[in-house]
Amino acid sequence: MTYPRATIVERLQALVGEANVLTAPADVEPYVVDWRGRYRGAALAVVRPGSTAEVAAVVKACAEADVALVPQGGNTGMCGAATPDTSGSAIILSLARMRAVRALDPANATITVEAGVTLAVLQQAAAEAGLLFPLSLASEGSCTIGGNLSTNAGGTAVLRYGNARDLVLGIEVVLADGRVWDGLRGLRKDNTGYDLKQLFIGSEGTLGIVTAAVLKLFAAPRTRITALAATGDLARAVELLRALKQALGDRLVGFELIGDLALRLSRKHHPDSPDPLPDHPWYALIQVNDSAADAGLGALVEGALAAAVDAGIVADATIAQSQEQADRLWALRENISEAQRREGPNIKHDISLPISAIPRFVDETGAALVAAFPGARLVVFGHLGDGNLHYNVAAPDGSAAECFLDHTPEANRIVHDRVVAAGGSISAEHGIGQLKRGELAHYKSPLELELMRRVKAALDPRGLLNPGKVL
Ligand code: FAD
Ligand code: 2HG
Ligand code: ZN
Repeated sequence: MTYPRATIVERLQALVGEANVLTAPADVEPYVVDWRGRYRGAALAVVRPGSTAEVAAVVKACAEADVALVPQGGNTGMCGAATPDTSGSAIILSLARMRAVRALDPANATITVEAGVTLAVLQQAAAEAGLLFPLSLASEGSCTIGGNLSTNAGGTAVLRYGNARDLVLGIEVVLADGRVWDGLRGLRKDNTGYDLKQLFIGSEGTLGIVTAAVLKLFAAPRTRITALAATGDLARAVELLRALKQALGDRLVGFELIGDLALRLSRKHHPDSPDPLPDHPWYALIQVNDSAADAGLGALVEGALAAAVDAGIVADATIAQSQEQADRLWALRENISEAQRREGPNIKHDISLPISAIPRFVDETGAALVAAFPGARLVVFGHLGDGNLHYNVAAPDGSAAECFLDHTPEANRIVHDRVVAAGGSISAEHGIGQLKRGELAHYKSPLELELMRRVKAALDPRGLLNPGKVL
């Protein structure tokens, strides 16, 4: 049965209230363009339900009317996964009004939150209870836990705490037909058959709508050390990572790589940033935390860095002497994406490799790219501790950035062929969305693609959830 367009909008207004169904172009605009400004779509309406029951009713009404839904959280994704196509036939389902912290259980070290809670609010709720929710992204003021789970977000503390999927004990999901699966269990052990929640995590809104989750909390850090180390090449950066893991164990929370050009861009677009160790090709931003108020940790980090200097691994290093200095060092790293956005479009690659393969990969791939596109600027940074590089290719200085995007297919082949040959992944943490759908089809084995299609067909047989994404 199909309904006229006006009818479905009226039905949705009846379900969630007129004020929560946006149709005026100015109201809809922020929802149909992605954070990078790379994709622009169109939508029949933006619907903002305020409860799981309302989400279920909206999904059921859309299923009955054969209308597609594009779930959206904070709209900070990097792959155009929350942007509808240009047909204007889909409804954007915004979870932004579902902002309740439903429960916090300190003894079980869990928190139950609704999908629209922003990551920063969630971190704050945990901190107020003297605990830690460790997921950390530069977009945390805007991104939502529903989006974090649906993209299986990574970020800057994966080395110690894992990706988003490692932090989830239970979820509540609205299925494609509008039924609600209440999987809100707070158990660390549960082997009762298939782990269904993991199917939805990382599925980018193509299998179900996440409405709430039970998440793990950890002991809050009482000692925090932030250091920046400069190294002459990537092989040395990898050696430093190994040495710090040995010296610090799992007190090493983050080990972030910043290439020279990435640092310069960050500083160019945020001129108040510090420049503590000028003129080195590579930097590692190091975060070391301990849940004990352990005054000895600073000396341990200092000793490990001094040993690395003596061994010729590190050229120079600095340790933040206050939280303000630490924040300023972190800002250098976290401002890179925004700086790139201001600089103009670039060809993004979010790749992972065995850490040991990274130095050679960067040397060889950089040479191939510069041979193919003379003057191309390589903005390389990322989560070296997780083997995850943001390997972004920007237009030569002074040339038109928009036209440079025409080289995307060729640049992707140069980068992704080498990633796959080295045993890596073409999407480490940002997902597939619409940006890498073709790349997924190119590189995934036919068997894996078939299994993925069968899962999709089982959970969303009519293809109404986020069509045109992932598969
Ligand atoms: P959206 O962008 O709104 O949506 C992302 C996907 O999830 C879409 O497919 C959407 O349909 C789906 N979705 C959203 N909510 C739901 C729901 N409730 N149910 C089902 N599907 C849903 N990512 C990293 O992994 N690591 C980083 O370090 C990192 N740093 C970033 C820094 C900046 C400055 C920016 C702008 C982005 C960064 N990101 C990073 C990318 C982005 O923030 C993450 O992908 C984040 O998890 C997206 O959350 P969101 O709420 O904005 O989701
Ligand atoms: C980060 O680590 C994000 O800062 C964004 O994942 C990466 O902009 C990028 O390419
Ligand atoms: Zn990242």
